Amino acid sequence: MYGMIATWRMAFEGVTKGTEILKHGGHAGDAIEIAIKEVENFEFYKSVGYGGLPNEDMEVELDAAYMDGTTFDIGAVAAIKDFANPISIARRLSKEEVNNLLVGEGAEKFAHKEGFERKNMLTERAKIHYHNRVKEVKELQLKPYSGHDTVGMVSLDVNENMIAGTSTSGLFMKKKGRVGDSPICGSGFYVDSKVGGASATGLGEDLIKGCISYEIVRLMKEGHHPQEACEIAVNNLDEELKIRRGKAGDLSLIAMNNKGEWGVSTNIEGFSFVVANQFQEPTVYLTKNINGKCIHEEASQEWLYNYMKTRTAPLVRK
Ligand code: SD4
Repeated sequence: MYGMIATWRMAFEGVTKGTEILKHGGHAGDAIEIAIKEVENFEFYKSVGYGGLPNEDMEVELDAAYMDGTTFDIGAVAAIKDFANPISIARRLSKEEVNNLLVGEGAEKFAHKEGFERKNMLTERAKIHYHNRVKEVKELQLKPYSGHDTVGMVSLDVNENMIAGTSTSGLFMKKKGRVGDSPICGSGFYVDSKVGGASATGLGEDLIKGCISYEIVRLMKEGHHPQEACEIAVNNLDEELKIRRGKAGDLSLIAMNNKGEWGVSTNIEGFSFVVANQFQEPTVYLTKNINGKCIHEEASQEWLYNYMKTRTAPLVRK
């Protein structure tokens, strides 16, 4: 069996490429890397890689991670600037004996030495978003920190290797140096080839509080189906946060076990995700949480059309 699951519609083209690798007996790590690079390279996705929205100093700082569920190799970068493909740097770091999670300048120095492609990741479009947001925040007293869509993926290959990967520009308008859940093992991602893997998107500060990706894998190890595991973990964390803190941030999780069965749960409206396996071509779904149960519906052609139209629509500076 092979399979892939990923957060958000934006992963569709990447999952399509990754699945081709898996179909031909390729490694789950190659599938994830090619899939995430595809998302990083597409300038109209404003929360991952090139075109990602900047921090409050108008700098694009990126987080990414790679975990091998067979060897437990983990590599991650946080708050890295000016490199095209943070996922590839994270994968490279996962092969090191130590120094597996590097931040900021240290991560950049490593990437430079290893010959990774340097790139100015701040696009003209992202600058317009930044200037508009600064204006809106002033005029409408809005919170600056909205707009976030991390790409998180889990892949399974025919040799039963499982990999998890993440890549994100984090929260729009975050403080310089802020690190979210995405490069943090157990929170933004976790995978064990003997069980399955999970990955998160949403408010990093809250996702971290539940070590939620690890929690889902733990529940799968106890025998829960990925769908049940995702629902239990998301509902519990959402509830605990509301009890203890009066509110819960966005929590959306995807998971797949080592049989290619999958699950998704969210506490928001309109979470989209992409799944493919041996029996199913890459498909975009939308999910809704109704009283703790998530109902998945295949995205309509109209929804898919409007998605790309709004992402690529011309943007004017206010
Ligand atoms: C973060 N979890 O940095 C990321 C942002 C994100 O969907 O997922 N967004 O907190």
